[in-house]
Amino acid sequence: MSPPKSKLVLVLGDQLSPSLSSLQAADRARDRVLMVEVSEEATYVRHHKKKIAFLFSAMRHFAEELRGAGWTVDYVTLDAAGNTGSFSGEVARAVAAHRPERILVTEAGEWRVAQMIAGWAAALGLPVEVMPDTRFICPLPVFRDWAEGRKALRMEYFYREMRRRTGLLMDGDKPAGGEWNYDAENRKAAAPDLFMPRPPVFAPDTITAEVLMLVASRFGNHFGDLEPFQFAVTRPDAEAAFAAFVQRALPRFGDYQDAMLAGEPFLYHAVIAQYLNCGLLEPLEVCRAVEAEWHAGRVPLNAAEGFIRQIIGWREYVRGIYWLTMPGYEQRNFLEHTRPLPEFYWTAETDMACVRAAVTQTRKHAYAHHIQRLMVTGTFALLAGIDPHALHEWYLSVYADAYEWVELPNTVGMSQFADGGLLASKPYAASGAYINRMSNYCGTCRYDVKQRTGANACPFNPLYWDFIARHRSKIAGNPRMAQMVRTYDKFADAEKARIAQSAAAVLAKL
Ligand code: FAD
Ligand code: DLZ
Ligand code: SF4
Repeated sequence: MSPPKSKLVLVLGDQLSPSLSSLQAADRARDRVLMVEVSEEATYVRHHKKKIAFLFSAMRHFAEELRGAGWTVDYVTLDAAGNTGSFSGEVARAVAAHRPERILVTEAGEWRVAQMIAGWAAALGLPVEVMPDTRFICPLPVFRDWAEGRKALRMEYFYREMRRRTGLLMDGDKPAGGEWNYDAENRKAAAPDLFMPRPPVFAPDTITAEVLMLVASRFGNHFGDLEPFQFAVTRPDAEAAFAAFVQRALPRFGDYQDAMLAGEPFLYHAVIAQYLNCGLLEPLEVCRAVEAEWHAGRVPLNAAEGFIRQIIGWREYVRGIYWLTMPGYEQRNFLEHTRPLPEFYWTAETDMACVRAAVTQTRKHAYAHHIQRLMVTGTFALLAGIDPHALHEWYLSVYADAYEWVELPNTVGMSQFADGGLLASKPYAASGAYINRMSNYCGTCRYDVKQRTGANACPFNPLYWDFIARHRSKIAGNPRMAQMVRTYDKFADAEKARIAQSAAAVLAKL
């Protein structure tokens, strides 16, 4: 039994930060922290084995960190006797055992969990205090105010507000270097002979080894390779991984942000989203560190700006969109796509070299970089008319960094245009020419990227023109699509028929 009037502080799996608002509001001498591994969270989508192992190990290490700092932590492992398998069940059990005066929790990252928490006060008969998640730079009410009354919620304008709010890369009230965005310098394709930094690898300690055994036995039939397991699972190791990125890859981050290369799953990317999203790294801290590198003259402005934009721009913006549109956003389907997800999204068994590479490395590392997610697996699904909800569940389950608040807007909005253009100004539809320009996949592919139709044509090509034809009434009014619609309209009828036939043949094989 706890001392009278003590609080129960529930720390969720993506809240592994000492700066967490609920911990800041609690008293380590009197209050009790509760952390729980529950099967419901591992299976509401069937997460990649490596993702579950990463999070359970990071949670166990965080519990040790808190104990070391003087907190009393009740940590319920997945295989603990009596584990009820859900957040609600475990909180009810803890309330019955310790009779706290109230529950304290930092707001959940996912609407689904927020709904659960909203029911606890009535169900358990005690106050539940939900505190804002101050690790994000833009408080949700500030995002709502920004969004209110705007016709289009474009990231670029939101990002400028965040630059002003944080002072990052600002020269008084002007952007450093005179431009807000240096993306025009960031579209280089990577050459295979460039030196490719690799993220550092961290050998499993005894805590991780135990978790690996648990995950193998309980979730052995989930997608993905469990081992080798190489992620950082503690704050110092996540900081070391970030420091290695800053030193080795950041200077070229901007230049090669959109590049893809066979056999190079990471290129110049940071591979830190899994750490940021569970709280091992803090967004503002990593941005300040990158800004300092630019001030010190060690990285060019286009790299520093590009990186900072992803974090204080895109990351904060998609979170704002998520909470603005939920519930309901997960059901959006503007293009009315209903085709089931092809089996090769799980097996990688496809002749398309680009898709095979993206799925293979996803299975191995629980990671693919942004352009693979957006322009390979994402664009293929868009062109093939895959049900956006099925695709959303795939992205949510297969990446170590995936949480609904960040994954859903990226999938439904950015990648599938299923929100009709709330988030993206045009659908990310592209033929094989884009992948050919930004990667070396096509050279080894069984398909010919130059052919528009026929049995050997790159499947992206007929599907692309068929997409334009199928959706012309929904996209012709979009100024950024109008040119492609006009190009399609100029094709001879026989070519249009060949496109329809080739697209149908590709779809029939899915
Ligand atoms: P880098 O390329 O090195 O970028 C640095 C950081 O910027 C990332 O760690 C991330 O925190 C942030 N960032 C970059 N792009 C975005 C973006 N579009 N939205 C939000 N943050 C961004 N990101 C997730 O964190 N979780 C997801 O579940 C997720 N799902 C996605 C699904 C689709 C369909 C698409 C197109 C993108 C998705 N992203 C998601 C965004 C992006 O692909 C990943 O953040 C990035 O690939 C993570 O790898 P990295 O750390 O090497 O990122
Ligand atoms: C993703 C995940 C998994 C696999 N397991 C747990 C868990 O056992 N305990 C926990 O506290 N959180 C877990 N999570 C994260 C949650 O599903 C969820 O994404 C966050 O709590 C955000 O609301
Ligand atoms: Fe992908 Fe088409 Fe290139 Fe093959 S030819 S790698 S399917 S873009």
